[in-house]
Amino acid sequence: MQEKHLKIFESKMDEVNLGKMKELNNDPLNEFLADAIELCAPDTVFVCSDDQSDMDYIRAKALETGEESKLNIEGHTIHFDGLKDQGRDPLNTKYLVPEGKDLGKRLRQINKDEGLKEVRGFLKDSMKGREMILRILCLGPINSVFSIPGVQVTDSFYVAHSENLLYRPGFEQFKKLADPADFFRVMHSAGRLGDDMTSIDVDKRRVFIDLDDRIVYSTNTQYAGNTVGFKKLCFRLAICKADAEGWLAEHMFVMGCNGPNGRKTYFTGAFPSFCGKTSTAMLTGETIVGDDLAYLRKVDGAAYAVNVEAGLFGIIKDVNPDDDPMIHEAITTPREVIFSNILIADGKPYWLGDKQQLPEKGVNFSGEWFPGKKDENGNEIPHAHKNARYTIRMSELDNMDEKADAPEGVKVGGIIYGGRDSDTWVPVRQSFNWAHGVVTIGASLESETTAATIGKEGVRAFQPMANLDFIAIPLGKYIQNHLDFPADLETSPLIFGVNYFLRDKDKFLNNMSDKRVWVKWMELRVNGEAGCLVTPTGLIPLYDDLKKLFSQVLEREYPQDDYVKQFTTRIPESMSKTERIEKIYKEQIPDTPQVFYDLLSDQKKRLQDAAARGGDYISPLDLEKLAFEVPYK
Ligand code: SPV
Ligand code: MN
Repeated sequence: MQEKHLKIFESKMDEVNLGKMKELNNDPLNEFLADAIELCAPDTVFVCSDDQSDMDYIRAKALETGEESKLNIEGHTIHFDGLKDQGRDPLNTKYLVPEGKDLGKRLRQINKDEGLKEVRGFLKDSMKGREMILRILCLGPINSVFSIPGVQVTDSFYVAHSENLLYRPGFEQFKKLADPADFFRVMHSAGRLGDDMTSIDVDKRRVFIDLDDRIVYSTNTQYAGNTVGFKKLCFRLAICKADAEGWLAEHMFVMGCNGPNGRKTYFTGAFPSFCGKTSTAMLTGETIVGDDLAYLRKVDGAAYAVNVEAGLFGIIKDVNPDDDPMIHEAITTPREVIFSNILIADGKPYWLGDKQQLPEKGVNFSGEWFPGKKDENGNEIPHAHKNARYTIRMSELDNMDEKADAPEGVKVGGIIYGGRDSDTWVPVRQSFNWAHGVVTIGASLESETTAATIGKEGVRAFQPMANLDFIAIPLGKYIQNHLDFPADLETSPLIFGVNYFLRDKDKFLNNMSDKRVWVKWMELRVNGEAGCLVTPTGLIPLYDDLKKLFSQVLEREYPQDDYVKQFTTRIPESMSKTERIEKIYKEQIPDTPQVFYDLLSDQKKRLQDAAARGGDYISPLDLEKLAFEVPYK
């Protein structure tokens, strides 16, 4: 160890912690930690190894500091984020770019020198009087080609505790790094805290990402999406690394779907928040590999995926015995669970859509709560936040897939994209081929805003690959990487688009459970065991196949009338959508590959021809007669 590092560490660490740093014996890590200590000025530093006793210490400290409190059920704790710190903060999340570099209009960026000065200014002396925690974890399975080591310093025991549940241990693996400098770095401080242990200076909340030095700085916030370094912070670094190395880092779940005769087919799926991502990953009768982040690589001519994480930081709203029985059971029985931003009364948790009788009063993210309580703008404060969450280990779930931790990952049969779309996309369709799927489904994804975001509801927002908030490279390049991905694959995954939110005026055209049928249909398609009909925008299921699946999976009739309403090709809406997407790329994404425009222009032509022959709304029952052709191999 270099003398200068040793001196700094000796002044903040006891023998045991110093011993751990010596064991790791990694100069670039020492450099990062020494810089963090000098900048943030903690009283002491705790180095967390993979040992259970270290993880227990972190949980105990989260309770001792008051960042978490115990609930009645064994293992359950509650953490509150401040009233104004209840979600990711895209406006203050920026890439630090050196003079002369530009990531394009859709990505928020700030001059590197200027940004570093600001965020490091906020971090300066931020940990005085506190302990700094050093976490060393592994993104992706341990000892795998997918593994990426990550290192975080934080002064939040809640953040560190969440990481106990959400990530795989990385301390031991860190001793064996091929390249000692090749790891992600995160520096976080919750900043000044109020008596309730929440961040006070949220106006100075910053998440700044240095792509060149692979460091993310986060300060004056506690909400996990801004602070748990191995979640969305390192994910942005991973997208950049994947770009340089020729693989994909995606905002996707990974799940296994059981097919006939014991067959299992794996899918990955990208959906924006609040669009059914976790519920698709957790479908009854199927198995979950991961619910939020996936790495995809090519191995032996096939696409393989892993879950980056080992736990779930899930939306708790509407988790109840009817709609989400598995998660409900897991979070209402004794085991380690961290709840955030729900209501607590007499040590018992309550959340939106839990189907419980609401108590007269309690404590929530606004402090003491009672029905009718208003915020400073006169708006009623709900008893729990819409974005309230639960944090739990995947291994606590009965439906965890047997390969969830497999170092080789799972072979991907299909990729699913889905958004909140009331009037255009059919409930499920397959693209004509990979490029057509990347362009007209993934990169054309839009999702309607919900009450959960500030502003008007139901406004369509552009959400390419449900990843817009995290893409760290120019968008055109990101799309090109997707187009290039299958170049040396023997078989590429099929691409599907789903839409659980199609409506006829105000009425949803599908039940929540119908997605169980769509995934079974996709499973059959991947294995060449279901037919399809050709529409101008892709391939859709045959009525008879769906009727059979509805009966097998849901034991329900599937009236032909429902099929017609759901699977009608809506030409004017599809045309407007294509034009909208084309406009966004033309105006805002100058490095969009030409093939992107060619595929959109083909689609417009097909839509026009279809309207001329079949009218504006084409029933699936007329498709055979109209005999549209598959345009690409
Ligand atoms: C999401 O919002 O996409 C999440 C939760 O998965 S967060 O950690 O905030 O990113
Ligand atoms: Mn997410």
